[in-house]
Amino acid sequence: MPPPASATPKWRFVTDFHHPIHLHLNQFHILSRNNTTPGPYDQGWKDTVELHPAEEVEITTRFTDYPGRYAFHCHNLEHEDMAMMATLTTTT
Ligand SMILES: [Cu+2]
Repeated sequence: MPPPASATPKWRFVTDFHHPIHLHLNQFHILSRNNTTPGPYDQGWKDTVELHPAEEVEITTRFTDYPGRYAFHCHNLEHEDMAMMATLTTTT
């Protein structure tokens, strides 16, 4: 079930390949990288997070602009061309 827009959900990205993941319309904070405290480059508001092979990153954000679909995708151009894209859906 999609989270309400007022929630602050955590999202976990896990990969076996390099993917710079970009979230549209919303910035986020990186909570952990490989189950450890994020490093200096992971501090502050982000719209893209680098995921290296075999990494796991947990992020959090609030989707407050509107309830509905928010797109995210890989910024690797070859992956973009292969439509590596998905949506997150929030409710009211
Ligand atoms: Cu990718």
